[in-house]
Amino acid sequence: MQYIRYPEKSTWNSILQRPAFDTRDLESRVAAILDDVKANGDAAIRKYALQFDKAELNELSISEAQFEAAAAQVSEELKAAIQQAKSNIETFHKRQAEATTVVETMPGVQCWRRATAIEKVGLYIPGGSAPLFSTILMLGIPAKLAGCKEIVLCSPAGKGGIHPAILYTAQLVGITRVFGIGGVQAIGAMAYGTESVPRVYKIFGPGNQYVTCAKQLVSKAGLAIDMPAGPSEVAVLADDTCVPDFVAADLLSQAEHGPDSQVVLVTTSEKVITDVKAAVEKQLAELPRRDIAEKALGNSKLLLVQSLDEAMELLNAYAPEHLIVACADDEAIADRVVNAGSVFLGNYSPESAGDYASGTNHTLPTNGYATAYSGVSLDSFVKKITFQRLSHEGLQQLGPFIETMAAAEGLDAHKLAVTVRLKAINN
Ligand code: HSO
Ligand code: ZN
Repeated sequence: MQYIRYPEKSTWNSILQRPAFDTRDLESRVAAILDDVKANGDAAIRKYALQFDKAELNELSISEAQFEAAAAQVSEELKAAIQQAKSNIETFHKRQAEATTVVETMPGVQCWRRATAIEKVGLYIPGGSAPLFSTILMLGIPAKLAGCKEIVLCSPAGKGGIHPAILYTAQLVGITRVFGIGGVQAIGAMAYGTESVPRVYKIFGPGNQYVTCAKQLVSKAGLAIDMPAGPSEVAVLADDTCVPDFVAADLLSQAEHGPDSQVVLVTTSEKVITDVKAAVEKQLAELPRRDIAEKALGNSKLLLVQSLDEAMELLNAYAPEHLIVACADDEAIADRVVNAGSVFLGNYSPESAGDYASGTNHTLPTNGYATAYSGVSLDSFVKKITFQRLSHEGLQQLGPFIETMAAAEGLDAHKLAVTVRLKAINN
């Protein structure tokens, strides 16, 4: 990790730059695969599975028997943990539902807004080195609570098939159909539909650069996506009350996600830096994913700053996906957070709690998108339709104003739509 003492404000941008992630040179290759899936459906999917994963796919859809076999392979201990996480995530997301309220903006003019589930959504769960079944909880639960009718899930079957915990979790949360398809092909299949895979209206979920690029391309063509996803990141703000071993474990838990993950420690205390650095080295030596974490730590920073004010300004500029506040004054600091995906307060709130089981969602804005985006929530699975009804009285009151505005915009038909009605009311 790079130790930087009292960086000048003018250097913040370059210090906190995310690992480069440029999809432009991938675009033509990804677009070609998407086009092929659009034109040739399942046959193209099988071709690319063979080419990229050396996997011969027969049936793309996961069968009842495969779900049963998977469930039998998941330990009771893991099932209990997944069920507790499911219950907490459900409890938290259920409360995000908004009641429909009719608002009378002036007498006889009623307006209201109704949240309506997106009918068909697609979830992508990468294969890769860690089987992220927790992401199925984070996407499948709000999709179900929102009332999405069709929830399709794609995950690469590869040679060994889909990880049993992925299939178990998918069935537990009520995913409608699961397909053993990965990569760009999976995004294409859900975006356009094939003989086997139904077309969806919005695609969610993490993925590598190819998958992310594919999501961006289909979104340009009009399909909705959750958000532009980049490598995972965490920033920790710590003072002398922090426990260096805890902070180190938090930094490493994000670093082990991938070589391009980014972790940042910000503090006003030199002692915190020295102690956390030592703890990271000690813990790293024991980690099975040491190689990955080490690479991520290579582009990570330990930042010593002059004051809490400066720390907050820097962190809000960075807009981390996760922010851990290991400080005595965590509540007051929380109020000063403007840009972050999800915030963890105090010494006993590890990021892992939110990653798995506390109830909040772990699909969060990376890459500085926390300046303007929120993480996934129930809202991500609904769209809001507005309704209105005007009574005679309502139109009589409001109509003249509409007529004036329509005339001023030179849109006479708009004006007429009011005038003819007012005449009818007055006759
Ligand atoms: N930290 C990841 C989520 C995750 N962690 C899944 C473990 N499993 C991105 O927020
Ligand atoms: Zn994580």
